Amino acid sequence: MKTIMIILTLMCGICTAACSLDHFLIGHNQDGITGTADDNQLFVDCTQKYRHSDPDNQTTDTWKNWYYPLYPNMYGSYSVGEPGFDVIASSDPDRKLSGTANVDYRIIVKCVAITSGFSARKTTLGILIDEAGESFNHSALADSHLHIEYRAPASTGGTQLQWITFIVYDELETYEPSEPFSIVFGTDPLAGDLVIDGKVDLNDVAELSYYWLEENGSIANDFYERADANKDSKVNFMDFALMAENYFQ
Ligand SMILES: [Ca+2]
Ligand SMILES: [Ca+2]
Ligand SMILES: [Ca+2]
Repeated sequence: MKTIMIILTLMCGICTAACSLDHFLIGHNQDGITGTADDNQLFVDCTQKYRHSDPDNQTTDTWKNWYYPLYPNMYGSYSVGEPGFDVIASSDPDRKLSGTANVDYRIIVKCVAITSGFSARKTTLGILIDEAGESFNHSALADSHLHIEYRAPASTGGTQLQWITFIVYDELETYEPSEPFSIVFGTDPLAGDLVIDGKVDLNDVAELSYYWLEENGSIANDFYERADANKDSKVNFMDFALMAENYFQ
């Protein structure tokens, strides 16, 4: 497994345009339409999120699970080398960031929630996030195409629920902050555990109501951060029923 990840990483460094590792793409104006409420708001395109979530087939695009498997590493713990971060390409002019990075905008990737003991890291660039509140300046990177390793302690066995929730915001306030977005590791989250913490409670109901009756769920928005639990594009009573099964479980 480690050999495969090293090869993938090397391939990715050579060919950043079509990286074989998953990445979030940072942009603004998620709907791509000028004149709507999201024009100035940051978002991350989630199309590649969980693309490589099948532990038995790590090189094929499956989007099989709603979590990233964690693999044994050389440190005696568990990790996975994706997803990373990049920006929306210039071929998408309505949604790409405008101007010069770190001059016209300064995109900060900030952790707002993380499992105790879990970490996100790119130590060669000085990035190590293992507590809520920690962040890094994506716009200061020499290359916007950033790989991140996520690492869980040995005690988790690699199969316990782990998560990290980020927002992206613009320190120069050219853009408004994104909604929070979570990445799940180790095992499938409970249906309805939208504010991910391993249980379904009122916080999750509030999150479901935020997306209630939306109709454009897809891999691009991670089905409204899993609110569209049955992945039929709509957030409605079918999804509420799935949530209710897990309430207070
Ligand atoms: Ca818009
Ligand atoms: Ca929850
Ligand atoms: Ca649904």
